[in-house]
Amino acid sequence: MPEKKEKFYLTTPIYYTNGLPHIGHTYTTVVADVIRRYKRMRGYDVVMTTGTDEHGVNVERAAKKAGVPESEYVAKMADAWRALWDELGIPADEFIRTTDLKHVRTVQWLFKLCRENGYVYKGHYTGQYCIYDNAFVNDAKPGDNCPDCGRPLETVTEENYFFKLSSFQKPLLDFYKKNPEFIQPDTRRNEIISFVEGGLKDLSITRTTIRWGIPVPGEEPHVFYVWFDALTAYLSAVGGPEYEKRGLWPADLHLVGKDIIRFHTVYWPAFLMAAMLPVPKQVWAHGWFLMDAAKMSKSKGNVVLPRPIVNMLGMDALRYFLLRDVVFGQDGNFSYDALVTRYNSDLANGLGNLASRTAALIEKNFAGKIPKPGALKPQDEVLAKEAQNAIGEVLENFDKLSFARALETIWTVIAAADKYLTSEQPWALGNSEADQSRKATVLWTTAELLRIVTALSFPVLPDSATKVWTLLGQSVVLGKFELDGLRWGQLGPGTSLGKSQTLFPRVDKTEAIERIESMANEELNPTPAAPAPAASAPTATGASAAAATAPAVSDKIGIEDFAKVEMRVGQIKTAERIVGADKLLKLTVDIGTEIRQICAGIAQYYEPESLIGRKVAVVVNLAPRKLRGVESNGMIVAASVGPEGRPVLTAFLEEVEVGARLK
Ligand code: ME8
Repeated sequence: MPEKKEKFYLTTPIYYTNGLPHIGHTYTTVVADVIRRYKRMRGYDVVMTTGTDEHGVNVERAAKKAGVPESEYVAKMADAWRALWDELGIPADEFIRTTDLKHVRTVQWLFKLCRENGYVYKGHYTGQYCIYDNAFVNDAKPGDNCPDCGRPLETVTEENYFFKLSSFQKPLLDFYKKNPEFIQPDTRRNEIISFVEGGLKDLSITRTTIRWGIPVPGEEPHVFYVWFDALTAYLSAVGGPEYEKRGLWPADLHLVGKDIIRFHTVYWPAFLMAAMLPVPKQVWAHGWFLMDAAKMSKSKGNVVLPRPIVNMLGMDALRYFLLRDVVFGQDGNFSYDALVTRYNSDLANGLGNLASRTAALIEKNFAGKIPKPGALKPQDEVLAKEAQNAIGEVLENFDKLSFARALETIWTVIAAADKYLTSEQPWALGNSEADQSRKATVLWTTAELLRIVTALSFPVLPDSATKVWTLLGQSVVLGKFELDGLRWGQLGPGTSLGKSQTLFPRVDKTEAIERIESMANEELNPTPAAPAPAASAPTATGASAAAATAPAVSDKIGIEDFAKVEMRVGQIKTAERIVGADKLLKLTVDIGTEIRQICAGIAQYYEPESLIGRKVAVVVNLAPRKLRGVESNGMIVAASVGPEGRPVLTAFLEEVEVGARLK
């Protein structure tokens, strides 16, 4: 019988639905995904939950502003959050919405348990409340501003149900003492311990002024207040009242930002203790990503979006940067400059270059098969030792969630391999038996090192590590590879190299930043775009979208409508691929009166060189727009063929003058 895997249940916060994810949210979710992949490679059965926090006054207001019912508003937002996580390759195993019925039942059940155990009573509460952060601000006076977001607080008095948090001062302090790992990092633990030592006030857990919330059964109009509602989502996601059946509770790790550590390490364990339910094993609070030294937040509008970065540099680049540039637990400044610099130096010139160099040399010298190493020289052994030692060090750092350290160790080994190749110069060796044998040793050593760093970097770079793994001819699925079995010396000579794929094309920093910013701008301030015909569509689906919106056959247009479209013969002068946009080509086209830059969604079907000099039909009076951050001033006409909408460019059978109008 196979041994049963140990479970590992981790969560991200359940994010508010009053905006879309920015880099801060992406950071927490990426970290959760890295831990999920890492733990799986260490043999755990891992489940990761994320979701959306959908109740409260903010949602009521946002829905009203949008003129739709709250339920419709949150459903749309939850879909958008889920879709973005899917698009970024970090989907949840469990996606919980606080409007899910199973969650509603769990919150009501938890309340019942707390009440039955004598920890809930009815009272009145007057306080200063921040409607933006959904929190009463202790010690604030009327007229004060919110210490978090700086906006005015509101005085609120109402009948509430209270939770006897004050009864949990001692149980919590005892719990922290017995479980020193519960709050991480240590600095946060000390903060929380002093806070609890200072005394705990009872906590109001229901509202009567809010409509959009989970009803307290039999006590309407009371609805649950955000934190009693939101925190419970972690439990609802894995069984709620029937949590024992699923066997995942208590959570092994709640990942949160430092802004919400108190709720997770004081309120949440107290609620669970009151209900006599198991308490999570650990809460890890990371720092904030700052933009110009201020916390990035939806309400301040100083947000960095993930999608434009991913379009330009790829998801792995973003993941790498987020984990490499900031010590986990501390605050970090976000800058595009640092991001692109890291991308070029560590990914394009580092891992990418080592992989392509090694593969090219093996291809050339050993017909694409991993060579058999000959006698070892001291420098080979030094490198082998360095790589072998790195394995233990990297695993230890991943275990401590010291991601920056783990990556630093991996990249030190990559740099050592680069240096080794440069000094051994296998390309300068001849064809004598001794030289061949030396070449084989050097290339096997480099390839083996590459295999090790690839396996170790998979949790952070799942796409690119998989590409390198395939390149090295490894057949085991990398995500299922057990890191415990990773040792120097396992690379089998004779293994055929696999397919080589683009890893990290170098980018020009200024251009890359400009394009990321321009894409972010497009996303934040979308302009209603006309349906995109095939050749200018950035995606293959653009063609079918155009077809779907085309007028029905009977909807004839008059000649005057057609005359509005100015189409001319253009001649393609230059054509190049666009980094980060697999389907687009950037063309310069002579349209008779001027040379235009036009993007066309034909990169998968036309080699750029084959287009130079070709005459095509161009729509010249289309408003300029940006595609993937690149300005496009006009549209190349193409037929859209087959179910995939393969673009086929127009051609003229007779000689035509550049600039001639198509009528
Ligand atoms: O607080 N830097 O949701 P939220 C780093 N619904 N991380 C950041 C960040 C930044 N600038 N901004 C946000 C809520 N985050 C509640 C949680 S849980 C039961 C309920 C991340 O949408 C970080 O993880 O405001 C932070 O804790 C979380 O997003 C807050 O997300």
